[in-house]
Amino acid sequence: MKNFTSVKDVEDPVALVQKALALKANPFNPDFARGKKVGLIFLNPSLRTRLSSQIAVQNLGAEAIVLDIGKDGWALEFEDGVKMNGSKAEHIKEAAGVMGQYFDVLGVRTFPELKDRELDYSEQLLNAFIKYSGLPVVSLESATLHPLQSLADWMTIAEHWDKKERPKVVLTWAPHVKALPQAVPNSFVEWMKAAPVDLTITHPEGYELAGQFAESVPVEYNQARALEGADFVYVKNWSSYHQYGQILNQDESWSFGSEQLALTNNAKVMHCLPVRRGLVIKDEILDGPNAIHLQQAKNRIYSAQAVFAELLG
Ligand code: SN0
Repeated sequence: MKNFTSVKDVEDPVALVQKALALKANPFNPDFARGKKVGLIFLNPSLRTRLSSQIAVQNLGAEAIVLDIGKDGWALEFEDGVKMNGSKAEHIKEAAGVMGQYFDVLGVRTFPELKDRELDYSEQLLNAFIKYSGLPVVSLESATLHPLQSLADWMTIAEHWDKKERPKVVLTWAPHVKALPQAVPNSFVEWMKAAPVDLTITHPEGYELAGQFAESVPVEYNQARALEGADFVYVKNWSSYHQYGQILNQDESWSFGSEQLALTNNAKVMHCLPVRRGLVIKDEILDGPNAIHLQQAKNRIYSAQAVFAELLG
């Protein structure tokens, strides 16, 4: 594995899940990467990713250095060949080039702007860090994907499923007040297509995900029908891909509550967090026995640890 930006970077995703589960059982190996340094660069807010990545790196005996570059760094220029006479003080060529001198592995978090679809889906920022740092780069959520989250999600499903047949996994859209990225759903779909599960996506019309991720996955526009017999339900809001970055509706009948849960096979309910209580998922679910969102969050440590171990090893 050279970088970790997508399931496509992983030769054997099943083996990586197994490795993450093994690390969970036995996390401390302070000699594994002693003396190595990992830069964790945040252009956007983070709670779980930031904390779990640091714990993961520490568990491997390496040191994590966190830079909230949006707040504490120079404003970065990403365009090539411009005269830098505006507000951007440093070019990514130098900023990432310097990080290449300091670190062994780099993690980068960058959200999409949700204005220019081509630009966001080109992953300009993440790719610039890869190109100019010369380091192995781990996506800590990019414009279009969140692979560390998806790996943790797969681990969590595996921990709750010991039957031979494939579980029915449903990804359901839920309402939100803000336009959110498609990164988490794109990524979940991409990883679940590689997992031994049957995946169905449900959302109101207009919220179809990009074909490159969702192709070959059944979409059911009727949420109640989609939830029938579900073993796992992944609840997430996203903004429209086709009417890029738009909120098309905020239909609260799609909020996930006990009415929805009753349609499932007593499903485990998942969310990547942060979750808007009462809007995306009702309190009765988040505070009830079917919610496994905190377990997903815990598994973020070991998904990150498995990935950093691959790249530091
Ligand atoms: C991000 C997203 O991609 O949906 C991060 C998820 C890991 N979520 C948000 O930005 C939520 C912000 C909000 O105001 O609820």
